Formats: sequence, C-alpha cells, structure tokens
Amino acid sequence: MSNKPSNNFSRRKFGKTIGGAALASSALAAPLSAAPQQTAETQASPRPDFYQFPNGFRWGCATAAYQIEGAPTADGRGPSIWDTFSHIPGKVYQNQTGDVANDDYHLYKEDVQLLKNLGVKIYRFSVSWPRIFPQGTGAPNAKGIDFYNRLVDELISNGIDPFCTLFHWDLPQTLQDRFGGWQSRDTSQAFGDYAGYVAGKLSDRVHHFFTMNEFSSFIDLGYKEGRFAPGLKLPPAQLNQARHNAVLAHGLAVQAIRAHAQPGAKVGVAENFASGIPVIEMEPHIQASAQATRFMNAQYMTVIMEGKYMDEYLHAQGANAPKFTPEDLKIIGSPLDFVGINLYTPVYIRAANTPLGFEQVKKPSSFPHMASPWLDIGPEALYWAPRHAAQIWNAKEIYITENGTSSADVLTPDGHVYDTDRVMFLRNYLTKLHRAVVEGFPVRGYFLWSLMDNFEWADGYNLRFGLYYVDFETQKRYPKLSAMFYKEVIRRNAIV
Ligand code: PNW
Repeated sequence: MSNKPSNNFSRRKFGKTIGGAALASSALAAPLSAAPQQTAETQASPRPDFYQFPNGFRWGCATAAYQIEGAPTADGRGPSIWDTFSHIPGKVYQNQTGDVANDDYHLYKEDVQLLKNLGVKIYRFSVSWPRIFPQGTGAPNAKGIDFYNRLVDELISNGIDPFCTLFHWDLPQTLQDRFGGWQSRDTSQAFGDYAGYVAGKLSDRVHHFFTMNEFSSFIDLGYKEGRFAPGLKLPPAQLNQARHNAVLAHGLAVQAIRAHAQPGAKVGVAENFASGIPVIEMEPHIQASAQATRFMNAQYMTVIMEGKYMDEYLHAQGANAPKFTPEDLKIIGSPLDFVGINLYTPVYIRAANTPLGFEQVKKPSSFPHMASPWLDIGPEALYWAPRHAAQIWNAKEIYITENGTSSADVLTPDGHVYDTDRVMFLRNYLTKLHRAVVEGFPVRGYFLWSLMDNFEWADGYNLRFGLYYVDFETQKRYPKLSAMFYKEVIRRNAIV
C-alpha cells in the first residue's frame, strides 16, 4: 500500500467544497451530499470504517435542568441555590441567570425533535429537585413531576431511552437556608427521600438513574472555591464533612431508588473523576496512574466504589478528616449497576519515589486547550478513564455521561456554524474511546455534552457547548457542523 494520501482532494477543490454546496445546503438533511466522486484512489482507501463501534453501542446527548429549562417559578417550583447565586451581582458572566435559559420547560417537544434529528437513542436529562419538592422536603408538587412525565413520554414516543440524573447542582434553596446544604446530613436524608420518590414515579419508563453529577464541581467549586452556588469558602474540616455528606446522600439515594423503583431499574453515578494518564504507556507509569486515580478521587469515587476511605487520605487529612460511622461507609459503598464518567480534560501521571509511588506531571503553559481555559485537549483520557474504572473498581457497565467542548462559535448570516475545532476535538476523543471499546472495557454508550448551547454556570451564555447553536434572543436552534458530524457518526456507528 502506498503512503500517498488516499483521496484526490486538492487544496483548491477542498476550499471550493467547503465554501460551496456541501454545507450551505440546509444542514442535517444531507451532510455528505457533496462528497467527492469516488475515484480509483478513494475506492482503494483502506478500511473506511476502521473505527467501527460494536452493534448496540448507544449514542446520546446530555443536558441538565438548570442549564436549559428556565421557568423558575412555573407550576409551583421553589427556588434553588443557583437561582439565588446567579442573581447576586458579579457571580456569573455579565450577571446572566438561568431565568429563561433555553426555555426547554416550554420547548421540550421541539428539543426532543433535535435529538431525534441527530438519531440519538439515549438522552440524559436531570430533574430539578425544587420542582418536585419546592421546600426540599415535605409535600411533593404534582405539577413538577408532571413535567418530567411529559418529557419522558415524549422521548419514548420518539424512540429515545431516557436516562435520569437526580442531582445536577440545583439544590432547593430552603435546604441551604435550613441546614447549610451539604454541610448537614439532613440534606443527605432529604436527597434520599427525593430520589426514592422520583424513581417511584418514573421507573415504569426510565430504567437508568444517576444519583449525582460531579461531586467535585458542586462541592469543591461551591463550598471551597466559592465560584459556584452557594458560593462558600469552607475551611478544610467543614469541607471534608460536606464531601462526606454528599457521598452519603448518594448512597442513601441508591438504597431509596432500589426500594422504590420498579424491578429492573439500574442505578449509577455520573462523576468526573480525575483519571490518571500514564505519561508514557509502560508498566511503571501505568501502575502509578492507577494508584493516582484512586488517591486523587479518595473523597468521592474511591470511597463510593470501595466502601472505604483510603488510609492515605485519612492520614493526609489528619484532624480535618471527615467524621463518619461504619454504617455510613456501608451506605456510601452500596453496589452500583453502572458507572457514568464525565470526561473532559487529561491528568498526566508518572511513576515516582513518593510514598504513593506517583507524581502528577504539570502541563507546560503551551498545552493546548479549547475555549474554556480549563479544557485542555487530551483525547487519551477517554481511553484511560474507562480502563481504570474497569480495572481498579471492577465496573461492569460504563457510560460516558459527558464529553464535549466549548468553542468560540460564530453564526454566519445564512445560519451556519463551522465549529471545526469541536469536530476535531470529538473525532480525536472518540478514537480513544474506540480503543477502550475494542479492547473490551465495558463502555455501553456515550452522551455528548451537550445537545444545545445552554447556561454554562459561572460562564453564563458566554461559552457554548452545544451541537445546536442557540440564539437566546429568539430561542431558535441551528445545527452546527458538529451536529452533522455526530449524526453521521451515529448513522454509521463509526468515527467519520
Ligand atoms: C460539567 N472545571 O461541569 C457539568 O456537568 C456540566 O453541567 C457543564 O456544563 C459541563 O461540564 C461543561 O463545563 C464542569 O472547571 C464544570 O473543570 C467545570 C469544570 C469541569 C466540569
């Protein structure tokens, strides 16, 4: 086989195709309609679907309630800590809020059609706790659960399997006021009750529940750095206790879901655990990366998966270690049916002569990142995270619950977004996911973050993660180039 490029795209022709018919044609319908004619050379190109995924691999998209729903007072919803926080001047980019966001509360049928157009078979949404329990505890609000009933029915009638996240950061404000939020076990108990209630209502149609989304984001950014709601900066001992209360809440929710859901409902977690990448793929670094992965996640994923805090963690925290009972650990370690991994950015590890045998390798300032400054580009993370979850923690079923990127998207006058950097990002990450799958690590599906641009927390509407561009003035959604890319990935079940 020759090393010559295997197609006949001259630069001139390529430029012509991009500027011309291929993408100007109305979008999702026929993304490949202007593909070049097959020539002897293109026909000879080796294994065009080399990155083929196994039959039954499930492609999806993810969103979260506060980021898309809007309608914060509709039908009896109570306030959440993100309503409060986003209304404090200076907390969010240009003082933007989720008051309207994507108005998905009213436009959900249209948004389900966006999913259907992509061809996704699974969708991960989150339930807004204060819609269901406006006071956090007490009497449920029937109109709140009705919304999710309508959404779930709409998804199912469009052939999309709903995956439900119970907590994606919008804690009822009353729990913050009454108990200090995650600073109290009362909030953990309340979460268990809420989770059991929702599972009881939805599990006749929803078969996968995630308890929590990203402990480190809502605890560390919310209670340590103060950049997320509720905007606290707790000292270490209180912070570790809040972390403990959050994983305890997860465990209580696992038990409550099992107690209240229909038989067959599965429970997991969606965590962006830091996943160590060996700096060079060789045995000492690989071992170090596994050990690092356990230690870096000691307060969340490791205790959840192992039912025990690592001695090294407790020792390192000393007097600031969390207070807990053996019963707590049993609850926290309740067995899970699957593990959800949110994966964005790489962490590099090398073997070292340290007590734990590893060291995190600092990235040079030249390390490339996407539009979000924290989103360094490390496709191989999407290989190592599932591998670690399977090898360290024996995860039997894995979903990538988030992966995607922000991009400085520009809408052209004729309604297109050429987000080639997002396509580049996805294509590269997916090749590493493919490696994990063909090596037999049990990844069953992939949820792209996100279906559409939305309220990106403290970054407001400034950073766009969607496959669909959203004009927040008109609420019109436009498929980006990446939407066409993803649609074709799904159609061929292969990286394209
Ligand atoms: C996740 N960081 O958040 C969340 O689950 C989503 O709600 C969010 O929109 C998405 O990723 C994109 O940011 C993160 O600073 C927020 O490292 C911040 C960080 C990571 C993830």
